[in-house]
Amino acid sequence: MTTTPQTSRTKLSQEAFVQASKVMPGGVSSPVRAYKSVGCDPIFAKSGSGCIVTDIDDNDYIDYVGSYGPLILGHCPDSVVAAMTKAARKGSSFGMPTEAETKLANMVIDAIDSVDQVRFVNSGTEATMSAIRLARAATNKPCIIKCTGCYHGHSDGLLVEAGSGALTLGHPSSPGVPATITDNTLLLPYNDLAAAEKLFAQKADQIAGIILEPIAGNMGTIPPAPGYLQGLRDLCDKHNAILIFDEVMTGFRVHRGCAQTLYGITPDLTCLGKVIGGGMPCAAYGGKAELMQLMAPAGPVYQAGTLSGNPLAMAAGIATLTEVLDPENGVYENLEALSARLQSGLEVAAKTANVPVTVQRVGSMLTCFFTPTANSPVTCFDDVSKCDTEKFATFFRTMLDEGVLLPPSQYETWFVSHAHDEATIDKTIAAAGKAFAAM
Ligand code: HOZ
Repeated sequence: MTTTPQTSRTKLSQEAFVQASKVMPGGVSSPVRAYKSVGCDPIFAKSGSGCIVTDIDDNDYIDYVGSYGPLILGHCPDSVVAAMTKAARKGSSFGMPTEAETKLANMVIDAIDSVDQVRFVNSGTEATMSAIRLARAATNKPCIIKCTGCYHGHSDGLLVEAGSGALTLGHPSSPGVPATITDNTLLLPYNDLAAAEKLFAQKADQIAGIILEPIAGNMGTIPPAPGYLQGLRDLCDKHNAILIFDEVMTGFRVHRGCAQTLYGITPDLTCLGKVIGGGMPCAAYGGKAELMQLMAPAGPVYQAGTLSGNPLAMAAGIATLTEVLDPENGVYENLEALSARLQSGLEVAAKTANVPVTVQRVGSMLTCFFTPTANSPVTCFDDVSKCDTEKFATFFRTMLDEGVLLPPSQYETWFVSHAHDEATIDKTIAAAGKAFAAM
């Protein structure tokens, strides 16, 4: 990894990182935040407002991390702050049901046809882990299929050939996970329907279900190939397996009815997170009532959580979805227009500088892949692994110096928010022009 000496511009962040590293492994609460693959120390956040994040050295950055997806309305939207403040004054946690849970559940159910009932949890990891438990219980079969390069959180059975931070740090499969657990995880290349058909032909009696990101986002943004999701739906129907869409990243991000509505596919179970919590720790899984009724206490499949359905998280989620789903606000139309502007601006800037890249985008999810040749579609992990991560790191650091904050990995998705505007997108494109030219 080529590194550049850091300037006094980020002096306080560098000092903060030294202190943090003494008391937390790698100095962070989640590995992706450590900037290990981009050759510099992380910057420490002080505050955020709209599409701008400010670090503890008082540098401002146009933010495309967006907390890795939740901040579809940007930082501190008034309605979300007001709702959370009001909720906090009434009590931060009860260990009792609240009506806010029913309200957010109804909003999710109204928006997503495949969901009759929802269970709230605290993180995407919990949502996917629980959905898998439910799929196994419903089918009485042990194996789950996942795709290489997809990331579904860090539960043991899913930490196999995983994307996101696991891939970035070079540990796609983690020590500490017993083979007896991962024996029941079957791997497939993303977007390869023929491979899925072959696996079902060999092992259908063992396969409880498939879990996948309907748009891969944790190895960079990769849309599903035409017919791929429908093909998986058909295989699951034919072989009594459960189709689980991990929409933690795509849910309410790419469409008001999530990726499943965008592509017209009905999964059996859906995992949600990020946007539904409006920046608070909140996730969910849901599906048809006959499946969800297997969950305790309605049924025998156990899953629980002290802070699940937390009132502050519910308030933030309700306020976020209220704003996002109101057609008068034109949130999805605005996100599409801004993100399309960013994509084409990046493509032109890269071409002008003669840097080969492939910019892939679905709605406000986008990745600039440093592919071996320009405009060569990235469809699966094999394609992703041919990208030039050194070039990405150089690009990342220049963008940071230019006041643009990107996710610190080639294998992550950038998120545009409703708080971005044409002027900030154009500033980003100008910064990218400089970054490409300097490569
Ligand atoms: N799914 C998130 C990014 N790919 C995870 C963020 C994290 O691991 O902190």
